[in-house]
Amino acid sequence: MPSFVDAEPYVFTFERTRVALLIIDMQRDFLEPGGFGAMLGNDVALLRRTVEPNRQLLAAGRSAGLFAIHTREGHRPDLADLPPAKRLRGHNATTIGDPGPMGRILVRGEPGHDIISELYPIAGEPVIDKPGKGAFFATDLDAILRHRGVRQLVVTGVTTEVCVHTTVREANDRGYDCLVLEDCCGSYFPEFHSVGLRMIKAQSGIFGWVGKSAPLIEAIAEPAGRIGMSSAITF
Ligand code: TIU
Repeated sequence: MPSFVDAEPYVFTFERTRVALLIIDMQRDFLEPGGFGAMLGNDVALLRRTVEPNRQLLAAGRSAGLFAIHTREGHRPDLADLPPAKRLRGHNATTIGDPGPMGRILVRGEPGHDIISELYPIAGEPVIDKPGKGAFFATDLDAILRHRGVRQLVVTGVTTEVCVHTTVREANDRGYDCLVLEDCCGSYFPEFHSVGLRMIKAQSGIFGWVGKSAPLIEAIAEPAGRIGMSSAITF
């Protein structure tokens, strides 16, 4: 039985057994002071507003039996998978692999690389360690999704125009439908967040759909097939 949820540019229809919640890079390095995001001169408070909506969505998804996957951006401790250009770009005094207040910046196994405590994965929720911005590049995400029969993704996390956007574009080209939840995504640049979301839903949904977490939580809390259609389909 399909479920329905209001979204733009039109209603998002999904099968609960074929949808996954994909939470992008809700890591201490991006969301807490002293990490990679702050090191780049950003105000991490701009991302913190996404924590509570994601926490509520994840709790609702777990209750409804939705498959959840978490990603983390970061590199091997030997940095063998770090493109030299990515390390050097920006000419920052401190960069990826260097020591910081939460350990080596964006390095796997370091405290700053891990997911924030509020959204910490539980057993059965795969964690994808990705070296790039997109969650499909050089990872086993596509294989994991295909083995589970997943065809649709609810995408949340940070940052909207960087890792969320890149992942949505990658997913789109691999044939997945993506619903991006605006209150569960965030950027250090509010205008990039807003324009990034507009890019996804423009041209009748060139990359996918944009919605909000509350109607989705409502839809998955009810029996499939009847909830979430509070407005007519608009094209
Ligand atoms: N710098 C920035 O805005 N984002 C990233 O580098 N990674 C993610 O978006 N996760």
